[in-house]
Amino acid sequence: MQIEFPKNFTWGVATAAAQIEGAAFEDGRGASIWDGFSRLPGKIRNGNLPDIACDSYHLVERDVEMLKELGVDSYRFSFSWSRIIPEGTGKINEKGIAYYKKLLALLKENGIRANATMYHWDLPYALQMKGGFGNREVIDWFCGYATVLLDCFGEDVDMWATFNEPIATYVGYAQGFFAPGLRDEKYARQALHHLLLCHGEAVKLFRKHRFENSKIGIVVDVWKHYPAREDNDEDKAMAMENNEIRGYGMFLHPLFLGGYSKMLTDYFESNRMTPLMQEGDFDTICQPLDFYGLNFYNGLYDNADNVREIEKIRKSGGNYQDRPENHPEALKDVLRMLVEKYHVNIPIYITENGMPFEDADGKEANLDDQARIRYVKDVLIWLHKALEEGIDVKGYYLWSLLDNFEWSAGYAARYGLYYTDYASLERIPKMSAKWYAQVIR
Ligand code: IFM
Repeated sequence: MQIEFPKNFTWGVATAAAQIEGAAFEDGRGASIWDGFSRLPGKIRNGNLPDIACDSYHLVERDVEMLKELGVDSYRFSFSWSRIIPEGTGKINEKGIAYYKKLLALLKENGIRANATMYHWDLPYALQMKGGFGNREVIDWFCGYATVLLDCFGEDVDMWATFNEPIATYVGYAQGFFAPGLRDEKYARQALHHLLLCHGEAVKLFRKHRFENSKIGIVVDVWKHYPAREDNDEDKAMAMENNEIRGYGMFLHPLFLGGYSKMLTDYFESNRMTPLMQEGDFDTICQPLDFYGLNFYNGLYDNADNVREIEKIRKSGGNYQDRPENHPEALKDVLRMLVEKYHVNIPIYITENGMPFEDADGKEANLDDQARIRYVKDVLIWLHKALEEGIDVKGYYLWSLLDNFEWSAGYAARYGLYYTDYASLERIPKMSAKWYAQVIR
């Protein structure tokens, strides 16, 4: 089967600072919440730390060489706030600026466009000590950081994203599985409201620069839940709540429709967790954007009976590892929902998609990653169907360039097109790297 994508379709790969850079305490970088969280016992699988990761801080040339080998048009990466402003506010770390200048220069030399995220989960630790996103002052802190980024790197970045997957802050503030490891839902709701305001204010700052060639957007992941049994009311209610109250609805509604949904508002009220808001907040949050970045991994099917069983296992101390089936077809439905329900009528980029392998499966199995190729191929087929329906998707970024620090899963989950040997830091192309290069060609 042969399918063709438009000539100007963007092909890319994605990474994030805290997951690949390492050099956590070098050249003036300050600590981030992930440096702190990963040191708490039991938080990261196998006690892994992000201190060295893929050492991309020192091996940036090799990373760009890999981008060339793949033939990508664009590289999506993120800036590390605490490498640029170690304490979050105040003194700028010139060595941090120099590192990103070097990366951007290498990309330019090799004709690769830059797609950069301002915030991919790694808040400076010093700011968490002042309340982090729960403190409304975070809007000023974030604007200070965004100003430095825009002044220093401006139009060298083709596409700016303010935030990657704001839901990580919910997981980190309400559920405790991510940094900073809090379990306070009311505080989390307040934090998310502030985060959305940071986004809106950063977009306004960007507009003041009047760049001619750069664009700005946000990246929100959508893991759409569906009822496992279409005629089961409990399954239906569960899927709806997972989407609206604890999923993409928390962000897409305020960002694109200018307020919280009725369902979320009622939930806030009945649980006494309505965030403190000020007049005009939603005008700030709901800024016109140039693109929307969709991170798509899977569609999820909720079966209330199974969920009850899993809860029982977990409550009795058992370890239940979820390995959901792949549902690449959900991509087309999600894209249609973005347009129809949230009126996203700006270009859409798939800013992440990929599939993990387990480190425990061994190096050979990881290099021969046929299952990843099959999955990505299926996703691309559904993406193509969406294009045929007229949905304006302009590009696709595979997560990830190389195996890296996969947050709470540490180095146990491998998402890369390149295998990272964490002992030697050598990067070895997997089958999928060769396949993806061919797709791009
Ligand atoms: O590794 C993450 C990335 O940081 C954000 N999106 C999902 C990826 C895979 O879990």
